Parts: sequence; C-alpha cells; structure tokens
Amino acid sequence: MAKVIKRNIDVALAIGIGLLLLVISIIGIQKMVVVDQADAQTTDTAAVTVYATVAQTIDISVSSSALNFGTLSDGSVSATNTNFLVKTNAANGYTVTIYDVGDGTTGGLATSSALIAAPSGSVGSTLTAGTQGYGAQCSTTDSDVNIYAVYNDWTGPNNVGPLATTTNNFTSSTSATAGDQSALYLRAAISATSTVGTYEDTITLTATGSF
Ligand SMILES: [Ca+2]
Repeated sequence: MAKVIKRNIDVALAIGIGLLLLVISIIGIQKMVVVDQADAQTTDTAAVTVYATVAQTIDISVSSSALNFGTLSDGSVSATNTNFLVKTNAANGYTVTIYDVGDGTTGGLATSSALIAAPSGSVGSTLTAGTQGYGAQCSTTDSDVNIYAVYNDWTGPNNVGPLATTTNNFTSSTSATAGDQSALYLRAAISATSTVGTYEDTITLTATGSF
C-alpha cells in the first residue's frame, strides 16, 4: 500500500515537474516572440534618381516675310519695315547677322539686268531723293538689344547700312531672352533715269546663340 502511494506521488511529482518545465518553456518562447516584435521592420525606403535635359534652343522669326516699297519715286526716299523676334536660352545671348541676295554678287534691289546697289563693306551711306540707293537699318525699344553702329542711325537723315552677299553683324544681346523684338528697316531711292522693272531682294537674318 505504501509502495502504491509512493508511486502515485512519484507520478504526480513527474507530472508536476513536466508541467513546470512546460510553463517555463512557454514563458521562454513568449519572451523570444517579444524580442522578435521589437526588432520587426515596419518601414522601408527605395530611391529613384530622375534625369531631364534642357536642350540649347534659339529661334528668330519675322512678323512680315514679304515687304513691298510699292512704286519708287525720284522725289523721295521710300521705307518699309518688319519686326523680328529672337528667343533663346543661350546664357550669353546671341548675335544676329544680315546678308542679302542682290544680283548674286552685289547687295541691292535687282532685276535680271539692273541693280539699285546697297553700300558694301562695313560702311553705310545716306540716301537722297533722286539718287539711286538702298540699304538696311535697325530700330529697337528693347534695352537688351545692341544694334551694330552702322545700322543704328534710324533717326538720322535717311542713313542706311550695308547689304552684301556675305554677312554683317546686325544686332546682339548678352543674355538669354524669352523674346527680344527689334525692327528691320529698309530704305530705297531712285534717280530720274533708273531702269524700269520689278526689283527684288531677299534678306536673311541669322541668329546664333552664345551658349
Ligand atoms: Ca528683351
């Protein structure tokens, strides 16, 4: 009888020890779980690098692509004009040059056989009624625009600058612009004996950026 009781006590003790070990291990696991929660990553980042390019741009346009002096008279100096606009992101500005077709060799208003010549080289002239002549001038109210001296006499007495089949500097600026506006003026005069005909010239303005 005493042996049975002792065995039961041993069994109960073994079960008790077993339960105690079980509780201890559960507590241990819980602690491990708590440690894992403290280390858990709840945010993360990913970086994206973005690239974009701004290209060099320059644009020149004229408000009138055809000008007409009408019928010239030996009693007056005739004039006509068009505005031109330069846009560029060139940080150091731009230069505008001018050249014309003339008779293919010399600048001027031409027919297939006659020429009302413009001044050549880098020197201008002053037109007078009754004497053949032709040439270009520039005017602007834009303080950013520099007009090369030989073309900067619009307020003078019928002054004109040269037009040639090779380029002359016309205007310039030292900064980028969303739109610098100036005006190309042309003047022409004839004599009493100027050759009859329909005269024509083509003038090209070229803007070159200083990037
Ligand atoms: Ca301007």
